[in-house]
Amino acid sequence: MNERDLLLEKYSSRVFKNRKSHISQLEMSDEADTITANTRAIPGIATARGCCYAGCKGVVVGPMKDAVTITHGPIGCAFYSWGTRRNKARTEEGGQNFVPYSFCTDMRPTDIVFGGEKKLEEGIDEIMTLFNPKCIFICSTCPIGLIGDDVQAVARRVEKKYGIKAVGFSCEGYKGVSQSSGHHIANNGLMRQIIGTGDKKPMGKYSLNILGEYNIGGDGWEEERILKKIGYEIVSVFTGDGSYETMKNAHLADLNLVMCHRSINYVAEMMKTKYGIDWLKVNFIGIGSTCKTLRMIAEYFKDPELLARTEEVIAEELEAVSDDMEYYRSMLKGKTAGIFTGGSRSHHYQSLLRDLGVETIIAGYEFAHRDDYEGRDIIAEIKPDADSKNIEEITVSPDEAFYKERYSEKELEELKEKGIEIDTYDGMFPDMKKGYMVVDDYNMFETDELIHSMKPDIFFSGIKDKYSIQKQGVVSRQLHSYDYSGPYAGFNGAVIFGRDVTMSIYTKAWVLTTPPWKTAALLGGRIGGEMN
Ligand code: CFM
Ligand code: HCA
Repeated sequence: MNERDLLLEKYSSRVFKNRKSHISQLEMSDEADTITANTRAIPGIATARGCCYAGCKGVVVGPMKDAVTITHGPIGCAFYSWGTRRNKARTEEGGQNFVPYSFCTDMRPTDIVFGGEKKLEEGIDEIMTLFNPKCIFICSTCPIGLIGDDVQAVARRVEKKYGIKAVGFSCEGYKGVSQSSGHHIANNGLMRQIIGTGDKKPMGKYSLNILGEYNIGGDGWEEERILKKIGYEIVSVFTGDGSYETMKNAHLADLNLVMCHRSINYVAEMMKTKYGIDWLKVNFIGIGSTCKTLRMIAEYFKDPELLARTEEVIAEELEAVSDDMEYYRSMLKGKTAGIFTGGSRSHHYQSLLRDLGVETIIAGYEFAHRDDYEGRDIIAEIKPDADSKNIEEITVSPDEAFYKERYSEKELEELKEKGIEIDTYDGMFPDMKKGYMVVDDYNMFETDELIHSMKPDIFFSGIKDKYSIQKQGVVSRQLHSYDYSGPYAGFNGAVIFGRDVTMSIYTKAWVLTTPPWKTAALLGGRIGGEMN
């Protein structure tokens, strides 16, 4: 029996039916590999997923440093999304940085009964007196949708009253099936109300936006360091260490780089339609993929001087890290890994691990869509369901003033033929090998079972499952927060990652512990209720 069947066998028939299409052991049947994704989790199974508010506030809009993001809802939602995601932001001289703060309307029972719009407006008055920001984001939590407070109307009133930008996001936690719906709602708001409202033209010869880079542990800074060294101008980063001020001008950049496809592909696509800006799927995680990314960007601009400068920088950077990388590779070669994260990293980190000689034999996303696994070609086949239809799809058309075609269709085809990944993403499947396991919307039980059957040397995951993995005797490192280390991106980040992974694997503490369930069974029965 293969590992997938072994895992599914433990489920009751009802759960089996559901989970079997979310778990794929690659190339093990005659049919093409496929997976079910972005559907409701099974009630009663504690998945690792978060909520729509987490995706909108915590992930996409929260990191914009010169905007005040106010949580309209109970205080717990504000507290638990306060500073936990490690999206670093530097205060610019004379600039504002609200990332270290948490703003909330602290909704109480009377507010729930009588409505919270007044409280929200009073809160914003207070924010204006104390901080005077240029931009305010209002993010709704679950009860707001239930009582019907109109955050968009409040945002319009605030704009009128104070002459600032204010955007309301109806990102109530229960919308959609995971954080992913919150990304989409955030993308729509930014596209509608911020991108394209500025007029500051880039000064450099080649200018870029970095989309889907949230500067966790300083990753974005390492990426900017390398790109600036080559000579690019960075107009705006979405949204790590990003700002309202720079995002307004994003439509004037030459090219969009997309790091996290899942969280930002909507903006990338809409900017292509509205402003003619192509997007390039990049990956700065791993030495090999960073070099590939830098070469693709230079090739896109078809400038021999830029290509030569890119090679010069690559050579210099490789020289600086090669001894360290070689050492860590000698320590890690032949090891295997599992990675369970949200929607991008489980793919991105496979190339950095490969640089270090580590094969990723298990990978899973919490909330990705089929295209993140199977590639964007699959999008046409994805049938919308009641949950996905609940999230607004906005359509944009070419902007009269700012639409500019960068290359003709034919020129784009030529670039694609050369391997430049323009306006496309092939997903995680093609980078994984026969027999490797891919799990959508993974849960603790599946994590435990796969550790037993596939025996990875290290399991990368998040705070929710790190400790239960370690209690199984396998070391776990967090790929969301980096266990407070980082950056892991680019050339310098790869060395830090190599060091952290080597340190973890060679610390034998977890193998030496014997948890109680290893000596006696604590629970019997099947997962999913029925005893069959
Ligand atoms: Fe994109 Fe992210 Fe991720 Fe994500 Fe996240 Fe994150 Fe993540 Mo945590 S935007 S999908 S919603 S790369 S917060 S910075 S680490 S789950 S894999
Ligand atoms: C989120 C944020 C999170 C959680 C991390 C974790 C992050 O999903 O709302 O589970 O360890 O990266 O901070 O993904």
